[in-house]
Amino acid sequence: MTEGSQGNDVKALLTGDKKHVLLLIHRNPDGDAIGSAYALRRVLRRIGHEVTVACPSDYPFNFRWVEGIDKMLVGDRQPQKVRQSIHRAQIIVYLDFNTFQRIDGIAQYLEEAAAYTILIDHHKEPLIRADFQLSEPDASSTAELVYRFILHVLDRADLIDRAVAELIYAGILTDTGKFRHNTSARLFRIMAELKTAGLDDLKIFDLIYNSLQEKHLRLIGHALHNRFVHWQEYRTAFIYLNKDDYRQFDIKRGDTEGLVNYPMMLSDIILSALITEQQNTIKISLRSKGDVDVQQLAKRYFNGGGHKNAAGGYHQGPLEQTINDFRRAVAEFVTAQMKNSKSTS
Ligand SMILES: [Mn+2]
Repeated sequence: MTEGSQGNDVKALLTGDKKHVLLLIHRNPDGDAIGSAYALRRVLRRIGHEVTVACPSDYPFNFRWVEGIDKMLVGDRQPQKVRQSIHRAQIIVYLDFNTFQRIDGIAQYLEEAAAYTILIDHHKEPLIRADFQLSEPDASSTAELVYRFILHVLDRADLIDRAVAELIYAGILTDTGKFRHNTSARLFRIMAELKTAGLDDLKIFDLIYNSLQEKHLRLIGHALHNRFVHWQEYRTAFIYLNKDDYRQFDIKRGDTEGLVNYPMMLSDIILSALITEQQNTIKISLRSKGDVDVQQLAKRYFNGGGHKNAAGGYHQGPLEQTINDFRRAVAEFVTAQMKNSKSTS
């Protein structure tokens, strides 16, 4: 956590008179970005501030239950409104991203901002400087850090009501892959506190994960039957989707969420990927088991980043070329990783 004196500044600023606060989250917002923003929004509104949430792109369907999300400003559709909200803001909070690349065009307006800035994030090596930073790569999620911010910086445990608990839980649940990675004793203590605040975890779990449409299940079937590749020698498997698949299955933002986890269900897999043909680029999502650090792979070969076991990047394509380059990258990378793990074990 940041030094106490800075924490006191933020506390004074946020517990004083009414302010215009802007919460910014990254493109393709996930449960952590959304949960963090809307938990903080609720708390800041309850202490009298006017709060706007902005994001470059729209929120996924399975978060439509979040109170106030219909008012989120979307940069792709409302760039001028986003710009105005940046001008108006006295405080801007960057949530769940560590580089301005994640907010695309919105970043250019920030140069015109006069606001006090706050960064709350858990990605490694932040490239963003803010007046107050709560940046902890060991935290499970930004939502966990927002929880601690409310408790220890704002010093307002009393504001953790059921709705805030649900939003914090949504962030933790999704960013830990349902409590599989980055868990800690501290995290489970927080979970206990959220339950005490009235969290109905099964209700939120169902809203997020058991709310598919028929097309989603058919897409999973298609992806596993026709678009699944297994490279046994590299203990790697992946799914790819081309533009025709996007049309045929009416794939919208968020619809491919979770597909990258299916190859991980094979017992011998250490690395999994989802490679998707987007409008102007090929997107690569990566997952790994144990010490295999896909952040390195994303950074070195695909101009991306993320976390040790979950990362992503981009490639110029075309799709066949991406898959060829991915194979070369994996061959080099996995061989090196296997050598390392042998020499250390
Ligand atoms: Mn996150």
